[in-house]
Amino acid sequence: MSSLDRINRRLFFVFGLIVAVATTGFADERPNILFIFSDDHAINAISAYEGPLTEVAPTPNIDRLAKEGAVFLNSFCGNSICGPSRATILTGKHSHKNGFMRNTGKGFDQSQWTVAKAMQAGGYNTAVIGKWHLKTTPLGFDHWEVFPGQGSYYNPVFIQPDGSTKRFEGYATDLTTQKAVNWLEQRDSSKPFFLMCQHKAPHRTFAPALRHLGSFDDVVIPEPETLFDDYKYRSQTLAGNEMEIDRHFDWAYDAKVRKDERGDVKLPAPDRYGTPEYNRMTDKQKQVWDAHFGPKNQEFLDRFATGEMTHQELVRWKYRRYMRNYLSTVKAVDESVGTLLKYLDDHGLAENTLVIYSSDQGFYLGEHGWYDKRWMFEESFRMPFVARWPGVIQPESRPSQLIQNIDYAPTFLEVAGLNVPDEIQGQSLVSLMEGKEVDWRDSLYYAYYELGEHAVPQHFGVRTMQHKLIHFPVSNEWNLFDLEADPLEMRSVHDDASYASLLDSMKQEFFRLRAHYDAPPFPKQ
Ligand code: SGN
Ligand code: CA
Repeated sequence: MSSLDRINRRLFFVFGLIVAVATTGFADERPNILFIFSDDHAINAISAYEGPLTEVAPTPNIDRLAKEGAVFLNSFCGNSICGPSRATILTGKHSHKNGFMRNTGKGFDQSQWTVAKAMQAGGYNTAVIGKWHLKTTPLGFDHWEVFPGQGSYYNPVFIQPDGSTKRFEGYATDLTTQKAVNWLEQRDSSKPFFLMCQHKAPHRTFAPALRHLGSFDDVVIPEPETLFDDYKYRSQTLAGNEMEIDRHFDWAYDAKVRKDERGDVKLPAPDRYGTPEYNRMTDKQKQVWDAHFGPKNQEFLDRFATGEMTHQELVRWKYRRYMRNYLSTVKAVDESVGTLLKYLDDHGLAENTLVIYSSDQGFYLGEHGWYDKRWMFEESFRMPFVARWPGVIQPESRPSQLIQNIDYAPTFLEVAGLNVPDEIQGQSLVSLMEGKEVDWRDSLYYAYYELGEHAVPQHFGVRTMQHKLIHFPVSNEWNLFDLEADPLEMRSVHDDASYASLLDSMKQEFFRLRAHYDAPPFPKQ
């Protein structure tokens, strides 16, 4: 080696050292945020919430998060529907402020402030993968790969960052997880990351990974007490709903009994939507599906054809079919949580990452006879929120404050040490995560604006720890629920004299919140 070479080598070494010191010296050690999000996952189907299905349908990986972190026991959305919940998460504002009030209509206005843009500008490496459902192209993400619209379960298409679309063979939940892991592998590790891994599952049509078909076949699934709700003693609008397992659960689409399997057996309506997910499958996938459903469907059709099944038996059969598919669909979501936690463990990231599991709203698992969401009743108003952040959140903590999806954006910002703009309507959850005694809100505002899908009317309300008031402008009704005396919300006490002063104070609170959040007048009916 010549002396010049030696000098060069030494110079290179010194230069390398300077670079190394500079990068470690200034390494950005702010916490990472892994936001694992699903679609329509009710807390009643998460065993950490210790609901009615905990015994029969455990979610061990979400439960691991819960054990190592916090289960927020009273977590809610502001508008129980997909796009609006997501827009609220991105903006920290209620629907009327971010403009995305319903799924229909024009897309999310990307010119406004979003937490993704703020995190990106604030030095985070940002990505969103999976379900987006805001119509306009994601902004504020260094990387994104999302489903068009609702996306598909089997062999789904993803929109690529260059705008082209590409079909991937496999199952949506697994592919979303894999893409999230791939991004973590390739990310810019000089920066902390903010990753939104957003599943399509377990949204309708509740289509499980093929490996999970049959997972609940031998399990007795308990029925909700309100499966045969008669919709009395509450708003007259309830009876007009179109989301009942009894009257609206589609035979091929939801119950998975295809027309070509039925021979001469005539099933009662409805039977409108066909089998788009089955049609997407490869022949091999169809074989697995048919091997599972075929014999069960034949057995059911034979029984139905005897004419001996009562109406209630038929509803119960559909309920079981629904739950088996829904819970099987959840299984892959839970596995996704496990895969992502393992990735953090294996790469030394677990300690410095806030992991959140949540879903865009809750869902009816037969309560009130329903599937779907939208109503301000508990099952769809509630959002799961389970979070782990070693060193900040005490293991097995169970905060009970009323939190809402307007709180997510300010939480992300505080974790990242970034400024929370004044216009944000939510409040950071970090102090609750730390277990501090803080002054916290004691009521939540709710507003649902869709124009009649599943025949759910627009409605608005307020919930405190113990009471809930709902206003239905279309019928000019007020419903008041005492959640302690009537946790299943089967009887409104708005016209009960002993609740008159409570009704008054709840109305005052409702109008106070509307003023506080600067809510617009009720839409004209
Ligand atoms: C679709 C579903 C509805 C569901 C909405 C909204 N019908 O329209 O059952 O309520 O999405 O869901 S389906 O025929 O497409 O399954 S959301 O989660 O995206 O808001
Ligand atoms: Ca949803």
